[in-house]
Amino acid sequence: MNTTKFTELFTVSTNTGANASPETEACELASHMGETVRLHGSIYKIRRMSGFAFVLLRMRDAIIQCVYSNEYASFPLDALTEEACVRLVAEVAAEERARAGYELRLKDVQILSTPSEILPIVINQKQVNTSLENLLDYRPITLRNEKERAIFRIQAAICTAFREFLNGEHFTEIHSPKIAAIGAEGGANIFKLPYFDKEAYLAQSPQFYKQMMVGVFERVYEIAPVFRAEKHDTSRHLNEYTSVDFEMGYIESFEEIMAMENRMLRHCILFLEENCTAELSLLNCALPEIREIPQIPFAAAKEWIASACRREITDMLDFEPEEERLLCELVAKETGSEFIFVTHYPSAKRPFYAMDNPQNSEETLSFDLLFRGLEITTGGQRIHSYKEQLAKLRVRGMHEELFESYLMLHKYAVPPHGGLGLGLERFTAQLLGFENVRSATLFPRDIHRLMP
Ligand code: AMO
Repeated sequence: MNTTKFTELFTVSTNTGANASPETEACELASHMGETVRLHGSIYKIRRMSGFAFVLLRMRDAIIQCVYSNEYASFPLDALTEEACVRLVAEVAAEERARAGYELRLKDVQILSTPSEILPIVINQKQVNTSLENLLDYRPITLRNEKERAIFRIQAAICTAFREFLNGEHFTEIHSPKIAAIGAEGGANIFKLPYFDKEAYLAQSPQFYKQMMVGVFERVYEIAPVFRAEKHDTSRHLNEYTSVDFEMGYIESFEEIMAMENRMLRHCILFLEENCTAELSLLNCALPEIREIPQIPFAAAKEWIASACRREITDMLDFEPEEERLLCELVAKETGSEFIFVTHYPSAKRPFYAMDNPQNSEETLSFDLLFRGLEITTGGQRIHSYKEQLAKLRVRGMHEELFESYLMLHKYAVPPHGGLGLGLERFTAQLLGFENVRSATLFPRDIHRLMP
């Protein structure tokens, strides 16, 4: 390697002073035609041709094609290894045959870090051709694959879109504790943990805290992990997932929450269209069109599925996964919508904080949102009256003394309110057409998996 030239070229790159010339981003390259630029990234792939080589550089937000040739380069091609982290000097040269209209002619390199072993799995093909098991076992490296990282760039954009929308609607972002003295959602799927001389639980949801914060900010939201001790191994269940929650006060009906979610999802789809074009096309993803989302009461949905699909109803209180799938098929055929709000779930299946329908106490003012065959959201109106909340706790035989701090909310007056929780991984998986929610989870936690 020509070290004199190397030093000349790179002294400025480590200089953070006024003379430092900035490194070029992938998106800026086209505006530097004919110039020599400095850039950094990882060597994604080296394709040796006769007399030259294509070197793909994985940069922060794109994979860029560079050309290595003895004619321009001051270093041997063997200095480069796949996955090495490098700083490069290259000339941006017009080239009609290149897809971008230019090619990057490599001139010099500074190797920052090299892999100490050959990768155990090939990650630089169009997709990682292996089982989901392997894909997850080797997550720290398989996520470097172009398609894999596109999934999580889209997931990040979904969160940005939700935040942008909710901030615009005057919601305040909160961060509630994940270690709690009691579970909010009931049931057996709660993780216990020793907590000094007490027993504590991992939060199943931010339910109590988001409701308490309605009394403070009126409209709040949180995007954070929650924990469910699901013992079953399904394609829909994780033991830790990211819950997108919002809660809003002064509502007149639970339908306002559904309308807010409808608009939030619409904003999200537009945001993805504008900001994730490359990732969506890489993943071959057709975004759903969201207009008004149709709604159907739970009991009517059950009957419709039974009659249209000639199925016997075995569980009158909840849907079986197959019924959620069938209902979505029926709705899509009938209305063209890939989303359906199912409303008025039976009280017996909803948590103690759900408000019963004043016209029929057997059902709640609640809803689920199903998307392409899977429940992605649960929401509804909550009980705000102290008397009513105490009564429901007592009817259910729950120990009201355990809920003393939660009940301060009701005791000292909270407006009529409601909200929802959306599973981020489920939404991402459905959007991208995955069969397993794990494909849309960075580092999934399930009954068998605690690593990586
Ligand atoms: P619920 O328990 O229905 O409601 O959860 C809300 C949404 O979270 C997602 N979800 C899951 N995703 C992956 N793995 C799991 N084990 C899992 N469990 C749930 C689903 C589901 O629709 N407090 C209420 C929400 C509210 O009313 O505000 C709650 O947590 O997408």
